Amino acid sequence: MARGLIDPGTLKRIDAHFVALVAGEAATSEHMVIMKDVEYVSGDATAASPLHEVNKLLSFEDDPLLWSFATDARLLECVRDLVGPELKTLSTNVFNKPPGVDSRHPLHQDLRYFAIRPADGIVATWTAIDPCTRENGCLSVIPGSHRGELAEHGDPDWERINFGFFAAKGVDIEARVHVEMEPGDTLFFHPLLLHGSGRNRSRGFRRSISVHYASIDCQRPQEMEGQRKKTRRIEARVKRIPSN
Ligand SMILES: O=C(O)CCC(=O)C(=O)O
Repeated sequence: MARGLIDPGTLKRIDAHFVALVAGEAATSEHMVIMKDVEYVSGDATAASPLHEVNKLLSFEDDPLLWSFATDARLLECVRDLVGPELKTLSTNVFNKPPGVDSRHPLHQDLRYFAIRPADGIVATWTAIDPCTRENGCLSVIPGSHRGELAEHGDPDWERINFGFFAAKGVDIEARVHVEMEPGDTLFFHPLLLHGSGRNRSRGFRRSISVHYASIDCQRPQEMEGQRKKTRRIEARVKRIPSN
């Protein structure tokens, strides 16, 4: 964890732009997706505002302001220390956990979503925009799980689950540790680390911005060719990040 890595001014610009994108006051880029929470999609809840409906915004590679976050020198310096100098992005997300909905994210390993290897060449960054606490659904992780194997994933035993969210099977949930963070704190983690997040029981939003990077040397193994479809969207927008 790098405490206070990103300054308040940068976070404020990102947050204001996210809010403007959701409100339709800023133009969304071609590949960007704004995903609504399952409670609103299913009609089980009525949103207090358009912002309350949104679960996440993904694929912001073509949005200049959000992309400038992915290429921020402070992030890249840490990422390069972990996976090497030449990078590509794998996925980009702004997570919006509104008050008043379940919005739990089951414990999972991000490698489940990626069809490139080796896993040690991939790293997640997750930066708190708001204070992230147990009350508002901070990340929780299973320490040391990144030294294990990729677990089988499936649907959790929940009434509803957001699109594309999978739960790792056979996890000892009691071993999880809650990672409380202040705005600007950034967690860097391995794609095999089991992690997820809880409900937002507070009255405010819990937002964060996350980019997954991989070393340019990471490639799709031949035996994963059958998985092409799952990762096509992400890989179609892989960008090379020039060295400073
Ligand atoms: O932000 C969250 O609530 C969970 C994010 C997450 O699990 C992920 O980045 O894979």
